[in-house]
Amino acid sequence: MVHFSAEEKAAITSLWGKVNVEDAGGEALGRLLIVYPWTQRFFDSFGDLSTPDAVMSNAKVKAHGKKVLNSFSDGLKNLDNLKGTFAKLSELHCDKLHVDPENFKLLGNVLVCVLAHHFGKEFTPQVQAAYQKVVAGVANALAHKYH
Ligand code: HEG
Repeated sequence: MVHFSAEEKAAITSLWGKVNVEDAGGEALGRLLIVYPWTQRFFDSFGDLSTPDAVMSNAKVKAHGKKVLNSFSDGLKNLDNLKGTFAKLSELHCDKLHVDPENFKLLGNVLVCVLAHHFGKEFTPQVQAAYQKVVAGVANALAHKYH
């Protein structure tokens, strides 16, 4: 299990307080679909994903990105119990959605890029280290119920 120190928790919470979850969610999911185009196969009901501009301005991408990042935010409030927090969602992504869990890692790293791009210097190596642990922990928790 990933363990977070008090300093890491403080760094995570303090930066997250400045994140616009709606914007960051749409940007992270949009970038995932552009950088790793095979991930588009899960979203064939989302309409036009034919160009980077189409993806980034797609309302369904924005709405779903917001939903995903809101759920990710719940994880940040439960850093000591990521597996419990994401147990139901892990079952859903495995049994119903059939999402390959490798994609959770890809999305986590894209989210780190979005934060780095947005916060620049403020996203210090120390803050990055804390966030890499979070995205790894969330990806691990979401993969936990796979069978
Ligand atoms: Mg998933 C639905 C959370 C990564 C594909 N995802 C959902 C839902 C949540 C969620 C809360 C709605 C569940 C519901 O309707 O009850 N997803 C979530 C998190 C993360 C994640 C927290 C990672 C941090 N999801 C993820 C990735 C993919 C994916 C990487 C595919 C590349 N999710 C996916 C699909 C759906 C959801 C296809 C159903 C979308 C729909 O049809 O509404």
